[in-house]
Amino acid sequence: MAMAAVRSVGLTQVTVTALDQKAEPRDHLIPLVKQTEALPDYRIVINTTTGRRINLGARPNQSAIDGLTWRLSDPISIDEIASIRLEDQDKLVSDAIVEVQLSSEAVTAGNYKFEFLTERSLAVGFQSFFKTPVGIAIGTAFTLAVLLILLMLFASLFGGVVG
Ligand SMILES: [Ca+2]
Ligand SMILES: [Ca+2]
Repeated sequence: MAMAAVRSVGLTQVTVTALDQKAEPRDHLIPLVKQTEALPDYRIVINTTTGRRINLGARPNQSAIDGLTWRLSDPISIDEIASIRLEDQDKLVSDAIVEVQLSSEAVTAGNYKFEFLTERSLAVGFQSFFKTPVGIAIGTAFTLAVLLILLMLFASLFGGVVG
């Protein structure tokens, strides 16, 4: 029961596939010049329920027609994810392309298909558990207990020296 509460589901992978290559953004439309650089520079940004923005990084100059995958070395608890945004990174202002909600099924938005992989993770569970009121209370109680033990230890050492 306690373990079930602690284990929780985290997002571990996002795959984005463009449906139509012609509809992908380009940095410029000049033919024959810097065709590689003209390719889109996709990046994924996760918006959390607490208003944080987690940038999963950019894939410079790559089409998403064969699918681009972002793996999360640190899974994010699915309870904390408000939305997932696909952007085209640019030097000055990065353009938001589409924003979707996390789903166990593939999600299609505009010219893109999103697929998500989630995993039950103990680490994610611990992180989100210690953000709950019960978790915070346990965390605080544990900290206080450790402090008390240290205090008693010091007191006995000090007492021993004096006595
Ligand atoms: Ca580019
Ligand atoms: Ca760009």
